[in-house]
Amino acid sequence: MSPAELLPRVLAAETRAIARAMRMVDDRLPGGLDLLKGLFPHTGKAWILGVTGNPGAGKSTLVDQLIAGFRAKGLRVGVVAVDPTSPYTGGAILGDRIRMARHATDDGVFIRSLATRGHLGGLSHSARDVVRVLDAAGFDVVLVETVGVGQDELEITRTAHTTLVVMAPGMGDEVQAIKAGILECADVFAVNKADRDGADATVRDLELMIALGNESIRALSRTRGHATHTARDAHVAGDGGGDRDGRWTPPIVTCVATRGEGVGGLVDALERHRAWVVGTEAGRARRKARLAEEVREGLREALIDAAVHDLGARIDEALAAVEARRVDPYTATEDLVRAFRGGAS
Ligand SMILES: Nc1nc2c(ncn2[C@@H]2O[C@H](COP(=O)(O)OP(=O)(O)O)[C@@H](O)[C@H]2O)c(=O)[nH]1
Ligand SMILES: [Mg+2]
Repeated sequence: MSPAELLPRVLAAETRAIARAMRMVDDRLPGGLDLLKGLFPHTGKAWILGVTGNPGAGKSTLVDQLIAGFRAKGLRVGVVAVDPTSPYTGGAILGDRIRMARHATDDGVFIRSLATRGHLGGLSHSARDVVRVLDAAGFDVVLVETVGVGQDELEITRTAHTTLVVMAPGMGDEVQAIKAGILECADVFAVNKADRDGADATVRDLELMIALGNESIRALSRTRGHATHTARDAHVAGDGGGDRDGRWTPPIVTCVATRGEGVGGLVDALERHRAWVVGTEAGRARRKARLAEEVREGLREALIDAAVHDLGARIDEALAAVEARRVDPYTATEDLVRAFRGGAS
């Protein structure tokens, strides 16, 4: 099916067309880019909700509960699982998670797992594009589950409007979170497995870390050699919500995902953040910054490709000259840019 034929069917939310469109963009098949171009004007309506945290924290169990929570409000829900261990597969759920199968027959729910095998252009590109297919198909909420480790996963959380960080007591998750830099991504914290010992201590640790403020967290992450997020607003301590300066304080919600306890409160906290993103200047600026970043990133890649293509062997010659110390790297770069621009004009 051509992109032109597929487009109206995706917009009409035909399940098979959505699945096909996702494969097309995920595998970078011919026509995938044309399809994305056609879909883009129909995107921007969905609420993209990232769910991240260590393996075993209870993300998938919580996502399952969130699906039910949003469905109860009449919202259509898409799920993209980037965590390869998550028990979702193409709208059905594998293994012993039979309770999740309740969503498999609901056409207001679409679940898709992204394989983590070699993605051209990176996993974050694929996740973003697959989310866009769901957005265009009219899903009101798109949940994106990722494991909170690695740069790719952090990139993915940056494309979300709201990021939920799931933690479990007694797993050292707080320390892990700082190391991985996910603390700064958090808009809402869920301390899951509150039926176990130590949940209160985890909440207290988190409160303390939030109170320490973004700057100290950033400093800590830097000294540990991890990337930090600069586009984020500073966090301030409190019980969650936006303050007069337009800053957002991440609330901490305790829950027991396996029993659905605390899920209502979690949905409320997430919706409060959504309202903040939509309704405040700071929130809107954040969305704008994401798109600007995407265009810049695309431009960077396209320019490098074009330069490599046009300059060809001249790049290798320049490298050899620098290696032989005949030319300094600054001059070599300037010369290559000049040659590229000369060819382009
Ligand atoms: N005791 C307890 N176990 C939970 C809770 N939530 C999830 N689990 C269990 O923790 C394990 C990992 O859950 P899963 O949702 O797959 O975690 P994920 O790796 O973060 O997606 C599963 O065996 C769940 O049944 C909870 O609130 N309490
Ligand atoms: Mg999972």
